[in-house]
Amino acid sequence: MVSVFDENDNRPTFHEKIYQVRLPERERRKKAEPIYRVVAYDQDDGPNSDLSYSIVDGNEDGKFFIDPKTAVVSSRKAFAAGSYDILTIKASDNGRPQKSSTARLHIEWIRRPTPSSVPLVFDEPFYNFTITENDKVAEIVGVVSLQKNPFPVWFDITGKVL
Ligand SMILES: [Ca+2]
Ligand SMILES: [Ca+2]
Repeated sequence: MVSVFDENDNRPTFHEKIYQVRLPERERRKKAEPIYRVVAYDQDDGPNSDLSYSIVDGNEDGKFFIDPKTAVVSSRKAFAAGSYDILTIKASDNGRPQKSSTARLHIEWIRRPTPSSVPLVFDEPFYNFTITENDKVAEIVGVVSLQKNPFPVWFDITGKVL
């Protein structure tokens, strides 16, 4: 009988080298407000693809933290409109020797939009999107749109976000 052990020959890989997000300014109200999830994948098996995440640069003043398993980056301080943060995120596998890679997360803080005086209307009253369990991370699920409106609009997801 021959057993084949997986060799750790793949580095964790991020989908992008640089992630850019724009978020409305934040007041210091909450202990943890999510910013973005910077997920990597690894083509090995077992511990060789078991990833953990950390912030290795750009967080000298401790304004951010990352969940080592889910890769969700959150903030815990106030951020003024017009400021900019650049974080370097590292994903490491649990193989021997250990392999890792990094990606950058650029965060631009913008002024919180003022409520529109014109009522906003979605093109559809309901949107139904179907995804399958093997769909890739960071793929488009569907598009929601508004009826014509002259002002810039801000979209937000409310309700249950897992
Ligand atoms: Ca392998
Ligand atoms: Ca690996």
